[in-house]
Amino acid sequence: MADIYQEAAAAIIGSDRAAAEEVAQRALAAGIAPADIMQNGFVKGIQEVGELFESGELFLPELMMSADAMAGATEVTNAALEGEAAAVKGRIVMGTVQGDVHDIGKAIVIAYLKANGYEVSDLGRDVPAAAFLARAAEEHADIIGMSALLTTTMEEQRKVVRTVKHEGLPYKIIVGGAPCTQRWADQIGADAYAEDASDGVRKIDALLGK
Ligand code: B1M
Repeated sequence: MADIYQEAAAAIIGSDRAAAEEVAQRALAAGIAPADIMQNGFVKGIQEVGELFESGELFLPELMMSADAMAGATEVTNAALEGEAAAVKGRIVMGTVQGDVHDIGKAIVIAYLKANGYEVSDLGRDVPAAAFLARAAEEHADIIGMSALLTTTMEEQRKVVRTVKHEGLPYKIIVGGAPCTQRWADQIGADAYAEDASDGVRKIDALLGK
């Protein structure tokens, strides 16, 4: 088991999308849960890539290729989650905030939410505050979810929270992404913070009393 996790991490560190997809398929065929191969293998790999980038041992083109390998692995594991849902538990509008193009984590969170009975409108990445609010109104959403991966963009989350609270809009707000914490969520007045995809499902279930 440990070997396949290492292979998964190595495919991401080696920026090899074909290998990442192949390892993901092999892991699923061996009965490993999508969350397990993702968390214990691919995510470990992309974290290592982040550290190498930060220490100057990897450069942006390599980071981008590793991100592409990660996207390939995510597509395979997310596809395996499809069709697991039962009845619709609530409506969620989710995106990555303005100025931020990191969307791999968001895609995983969305796949988990769909597999757990939520309807999710994916606004994509680089989403302005006004677009979250407009789509939430259109969709009669229960929840607005915002992902931010940069310390410079997490401030965008505050804009949406402020408008929702100020105007008394009927949405609960959940935030996530590497620089976010429970403390940050409390500071900006968000209703919940989630550390990862399964925590996201748990927190949204709790917010909606499911
Ligand atoms: Co960038 N990047 N990046 N990057 N990148 C980070 C975030 C960084 C920490 C790397 C580093 O220096 N160590 C650093 C940020 C530093 C900071 O802000 N303090 C950084 C930087 C600096 C940059 C650029 C500025 C680099 C440059 O251009 N010089 C640039 C910014 C571009 C922009 O957004 N404007 C940039 C670009 C990129 C790529 C495009 C190459 C690529 C993203 C591709 C893509 O997403 N399509 C990329 C990548 C891949 C990373 C790292 C290596 C990995 C991110 C990732 O996918 N993680 C990242 C380092 C790191 O995070 N360790 C880094 C895997 C993913 C599964 O985890 O996204 O955390 P994560 O999502 C988790 C949880 O956080 C949570 O659940 C997910 C699943 O478990 N979660 C939520 C996330 N959103 C949630 C929402 C929720 C609930 C839970 O509810 C709403």
